[in-house]
Amino acid sequence: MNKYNKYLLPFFTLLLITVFSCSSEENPPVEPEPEPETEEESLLWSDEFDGNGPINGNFWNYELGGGGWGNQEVQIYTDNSRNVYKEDGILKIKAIKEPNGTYTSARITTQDKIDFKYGRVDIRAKLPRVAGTWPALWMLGDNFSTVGWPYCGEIDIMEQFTNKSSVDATCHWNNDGNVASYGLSVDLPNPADFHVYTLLWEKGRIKVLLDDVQFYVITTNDSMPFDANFFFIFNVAMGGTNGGTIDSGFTSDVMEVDYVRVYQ
Ligand SMILES: [Ca+2]
Repeated sequence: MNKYNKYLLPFFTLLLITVFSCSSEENPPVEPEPEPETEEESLLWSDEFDGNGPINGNFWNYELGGGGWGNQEVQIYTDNSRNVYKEDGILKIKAIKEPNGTYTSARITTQDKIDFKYGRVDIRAKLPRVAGTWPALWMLGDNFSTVGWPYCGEIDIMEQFTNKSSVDATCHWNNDGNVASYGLSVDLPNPADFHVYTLLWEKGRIKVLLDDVQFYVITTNDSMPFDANFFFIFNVAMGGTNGGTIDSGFTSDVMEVDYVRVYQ
């Protein structure tokens, strides 16, 4: 360092401090940026289930049949207006014990009508309470018809088994020819009330929230099927390995959905 620099350096340092302290006095502190997650979200699709009567056929399909599907569940799915209908802005999926002793219910999907990849899903729903009901708000990959399960992937945003004071979130996928699953339960306070079930889905990560509180997260990667379009399935099954023993006094019970909203 030569002798001029030796004297000039403290001078410039002092000058810089002066300049910066002046500028910080003149400009108020910068406001923190809002969270990008909420900043760029806009509504991609929703069904508010407004009004009364049949559900919107532009969005929904009825899946029919049953009586021993997948998990030995006993319900038969119908498109009957007793089992699936809108009432005062609420979707109702109602499981009924019929006079002949069989159980009818409904299962609706948005397959080939509404599907998407990534985003935020909010579903406000109230669950059935009677033992033996197995309600679910869930999604399958839209290549389900061609590759089958579990290759298509499954995201269960809300599923309730025999414990009516808790709900589960689960992902299923194929792992080298085996079914892989990762699920977690969370306590459901006030089970007789409406709650909001939220999916936060992005590349590399899937989270599930109950009433805005996150209780589930899974890290995903390219070997898993979660970077493709998925569609919705809403249903109430009865009995079987997941619904458990049906209450002997069962007459009917209902899952109610106020809305489903998808933001991206
Ligand atoms: Ca509604």
